[in-house]
Amino acid sequence: MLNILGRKTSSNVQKVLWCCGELGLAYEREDIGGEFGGNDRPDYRALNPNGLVPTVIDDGLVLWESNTIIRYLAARHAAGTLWPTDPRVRAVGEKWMDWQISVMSPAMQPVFRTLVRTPPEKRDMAALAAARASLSKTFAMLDRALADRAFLAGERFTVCDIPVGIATYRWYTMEITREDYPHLRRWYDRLAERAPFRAEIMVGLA
Ligand SMILES: N[C@@H](CCC(=O)N[C@@H](CS)C(=O)NCC(=O)O)C(=O)O
Repeated sequence: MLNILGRKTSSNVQKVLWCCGELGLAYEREDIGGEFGGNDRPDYRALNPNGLVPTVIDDGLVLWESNTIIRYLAARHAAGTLWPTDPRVRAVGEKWMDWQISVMSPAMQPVFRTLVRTPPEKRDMAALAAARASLSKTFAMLDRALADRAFLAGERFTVCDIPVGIATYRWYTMEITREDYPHLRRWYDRLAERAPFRAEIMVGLA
């Protein structure tokens, strides 16, 4: 049995839940982190010394780093479909997974934390405007990348669409001004046709 440790409101946990939904994998999940705590417990730190979520245990294999987890699950259970086996196709898609962690996530965090996790009276609106403009530039990049392809790795949905797909749900759901990004919108609407995306990701922001 696959065990997932982490609260459902974490975007990084949501990557794993969406991936499991795509793969039809059964799992047990425990609420850890955020309001639930538990991520400072010695037994949790022994599994994941970062004290962050998610952590998964799959047949005795302990893994953390959400993008590594979904790469592993897709490679184990969906080689040739969710996990492209052509290295040139996969690298094109995986580039956007690494970019989500290194570029998009740092741009998303100040906007998300201000609008979703900070009471209105405590929000720094000038900082929010600047952060939103920076975030929008990352979506402009994504929009350009999607101009000539249906999905990030090519013509088929793959695990590579998951990390930025969750960020894009946040972009379209937060109360912000949004530029018109037609290729991004077309791709996002295709994601929204997928039952696991609707069940695990399109559930509101908290
Ligand atoms: N690079 C890590 C980042 C993990 C991370 O930052 N997780 C956040 C939630 S999205 C966390 O554990 N925050 C502390 C908490 O939830 O208590 C990954 O992708 O798994």
